[in-house]
Amino acid sequence: MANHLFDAICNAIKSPDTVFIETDNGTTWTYRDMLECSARIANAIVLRGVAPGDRVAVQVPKSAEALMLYLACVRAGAIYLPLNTAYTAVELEYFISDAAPKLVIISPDAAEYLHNCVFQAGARMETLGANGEGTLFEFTAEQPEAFVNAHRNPDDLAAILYTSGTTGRSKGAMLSHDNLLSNVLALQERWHFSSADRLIHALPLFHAHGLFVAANLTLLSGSRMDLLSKFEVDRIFAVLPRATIMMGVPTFYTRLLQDARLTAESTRHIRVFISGSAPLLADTHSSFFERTGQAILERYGMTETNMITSNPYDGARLPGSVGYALPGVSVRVTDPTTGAQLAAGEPGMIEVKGPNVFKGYWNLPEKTKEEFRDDGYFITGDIGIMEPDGRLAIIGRNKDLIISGGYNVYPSEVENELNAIEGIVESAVIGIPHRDLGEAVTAIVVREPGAKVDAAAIATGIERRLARFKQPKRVIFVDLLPRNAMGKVQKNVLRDTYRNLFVENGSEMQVV
Ligand code: MLC
Ligand code: AMP
Repeated sequence: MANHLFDAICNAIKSPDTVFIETDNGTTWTYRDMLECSARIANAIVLRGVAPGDRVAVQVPKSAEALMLYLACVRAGAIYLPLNTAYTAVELEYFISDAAPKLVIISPDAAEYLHNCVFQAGARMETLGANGEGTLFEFTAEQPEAFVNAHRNPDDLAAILYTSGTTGRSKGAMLSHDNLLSNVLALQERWHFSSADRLIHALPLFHAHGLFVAANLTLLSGSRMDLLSKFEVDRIFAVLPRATIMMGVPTFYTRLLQDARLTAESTRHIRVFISGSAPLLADTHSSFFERTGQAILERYGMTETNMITSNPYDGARLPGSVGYALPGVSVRVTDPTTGAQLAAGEPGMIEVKGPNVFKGYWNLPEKTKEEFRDDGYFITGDIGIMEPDGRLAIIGRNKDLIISGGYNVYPSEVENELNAIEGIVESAVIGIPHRDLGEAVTAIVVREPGAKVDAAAIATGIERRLARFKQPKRVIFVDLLPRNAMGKVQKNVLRDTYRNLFVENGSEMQVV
């Protein structure tokens, strides 16, 4: 039986004895290990009742085993639903009830508090820890190391990734086997990926960047990666001498720049440093070039579309530009209101069409329709300028979104939580430029007259409700929020007023 994505992965294997993964605790996994382990897990999840098309929700620490679980889902025809490990139980309850998974796999230490929620959703639960411990591998070990892959067509779903909504709750972006495969093949061609490559993988495994770009690209090139459990500067320098590629969010590069070990000599083995998920400052690009002689290659993508554009591998990698559309991907810039295509050089809405573009939002057909033009282009919400030669620059966003260290934070979600705290009248959450994170979540809050609520009370109020990365790094109390004639809060005025908040005082969290 044909399994669109996994067949391609198998075809890319050069030899089963080639090393696929080396973890930071020194364990190596060959491609044979990958085939055997993913087969065992696929057998195990099928025994637990998972059938093709069922969702398998996963919130587990990063590990090689977690990657095997993803591959097992692909083989079993299940829809993999990875969840940020920072999400709180309150956030998880929503994803589990919305996606109605057949199976939920979580870290052993979360089992107790999530038990009721999983049970109420009618799902089964297994656990998987950072070192393979937990119930999943207890019964996986007894399973056969062969598995007949489920038949999956190119348009069948491989994954659902939740992305936060500008209003309301998060939406599940449905990604097909071919959305993932076509995109990786385009990247492979653009970035000259081959089996000789060795990737430094320091990204999380629950987002498009770490899972689909980094891990799928390694698999589909039959190459090798150093799977680090998280980004840490020391660990990066430990593996740099043996690697050929590193991928990261801009924060990785700003942190590396702060270390004296970053030199042309220490990076000499790397053939390309790739950045994405958030804007790379021109200053980071040029400082990195001055220190290492390496021009970081910036690319642009989105959960809903996978990767869209990339700077060239061979040509000039320009700071401030995200490069050209990937092979097979069409990009245009339009008038945000009318949707009419704009001439080169004019700023407008970036729209995308191609085999990379997702199949819609889970259970939200109306929302899906709103985000596509009639001719099939997806409206990204990013504002850009296309040069006459097809080079794209992103100059802003037409969506109220903060990108902090590569994680998206939707202000309305944080504002709803703040406004629910007793003593708070209203709030405005904005992103303020931040040396380390790019933008730092900042809350401007209006209290009821005489209310005692302070920053500490706010921190306690949201602690269990919002993932840590969404929690404001600073809280500022004001008497009134600035509004325009229509009564809308003027976030641009707030961003302007507080733009130097983190410049003067360093990057530590501080409450004003
Ligand atoms: C961690 N913290 C963050 C944070 N990450 N706060 C804001 N923004 C973030 N991104 C919190 C921690 O909970 C902790 O809180 C405090 O900040 C300090 O933690 P740290 O140890 O310094 O953080 P660290 O673990 O080093 O994480 C920083 C990071 C990480 C940048 C390495 O956030 C990261 O790996 N980001 C990558 C995100 C990513 O992969 N995005 C791809 C999306 S896909 P406290 O208060 O408890 O101390 C996509 C499509 C595309 O966008 O185009 O790719
Ligand atoms: P996500 O929802 O996590 O997939 O985030 C996608 C968003 O990240 C895009 O819509 C952009 O706003 C932003 N993004 C991704 N890559 C870049 C980049 N290279 N430069 C600027 N913004 C980027």
